[in-house]
Amino acid sequence: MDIIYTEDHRLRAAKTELYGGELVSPFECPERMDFILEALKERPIGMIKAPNNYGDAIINQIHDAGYLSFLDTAWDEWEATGMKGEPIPTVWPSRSMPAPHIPAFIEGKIGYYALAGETSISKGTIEAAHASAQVALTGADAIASGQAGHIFSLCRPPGHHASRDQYGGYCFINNAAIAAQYMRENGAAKVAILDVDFHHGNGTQAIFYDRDDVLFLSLHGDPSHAFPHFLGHADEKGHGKGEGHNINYPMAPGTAYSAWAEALDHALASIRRYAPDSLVVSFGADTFEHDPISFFKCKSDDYFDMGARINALGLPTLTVMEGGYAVKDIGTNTVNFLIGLER
Ligand code: OKP
Ligand code: ZN
Repeated sequence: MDIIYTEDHRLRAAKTELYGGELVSPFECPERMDFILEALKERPIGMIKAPNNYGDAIINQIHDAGYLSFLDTAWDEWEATGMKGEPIPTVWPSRSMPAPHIPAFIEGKIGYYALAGETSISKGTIEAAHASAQVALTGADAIASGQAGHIFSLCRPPGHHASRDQYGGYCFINNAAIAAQYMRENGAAKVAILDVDFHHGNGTQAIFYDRDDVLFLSLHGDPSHAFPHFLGHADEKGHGKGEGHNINYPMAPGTAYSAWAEALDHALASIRRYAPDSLVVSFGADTFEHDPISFFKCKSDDYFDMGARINALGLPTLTVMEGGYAVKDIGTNTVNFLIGLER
């Protein structure tokens, strides 16, 4: 399986994350990729290739124009205010204060376009996010054109929390959504997105919620206990034409692989019934027992089995990297998953 990767992810190197009431060094850091690359060097599974440039056409179909231009200028506008730290939101349109107008001042715009408060928009963030989207598009192209049966798009920053017009949870541009949309535009009548990151893929869900041409399934920590806290419940099943095309598997703190894999099998049965032309997997290694911000109990060897079960679908499959923060283990666990996918 070839791997699509670019060093441009290093442009995303925020100094701060708001965590536990403190500004800490971000969990979602460039070193994550170094551990995955190191594991791929020890156990090579294919060639590592640079992304092509597919421009903005698909990105513009998935994201709002005002949101994209906000991301383009956010750092410069923030820097111009002379404020000392990195931009994080301090105020939002909320239930008692819905937003009839988009603010002009950067502090208000940040609140308008943010869905969570932990993620700083550092200098270089948007450049890295666009490079990450091209990594996903390059993988989607290889799958759509039939050049490959499996591709791993080693995206960073991740994307699944980013909605049409909001960033947060370390995500800015929704790589998996863009990959699925590319496949739809290039020969696939139906695409399934299976999100196995520990966190619910709220952005991907929201983007496809009213569509029946993309089936979204997510296995994740119960939002009653885990980020993103407000989406990802089992009763969210899609809307309008999309009714029945959104399937959530929220799971309790302490869930081990055996119970997780039962939910996976249920999800795989739904994918088989849907009979998509191709599959996008939003893969996160944060289901690992020692992940610092998550609460599932998957062990390193479980990732082989996870990959093998997904491979049994027999679908052309693009795996897109999402989260995973037990830094020294994410390489092992990610490569275990990819090896399992080729079993
Ligand atoms: C991004 B991805 C935990 C706070 C978690 C944000 C998590 C973003 C995860 N107490 N804050 O889905 O791995
Ligand atoms: Zn995650």
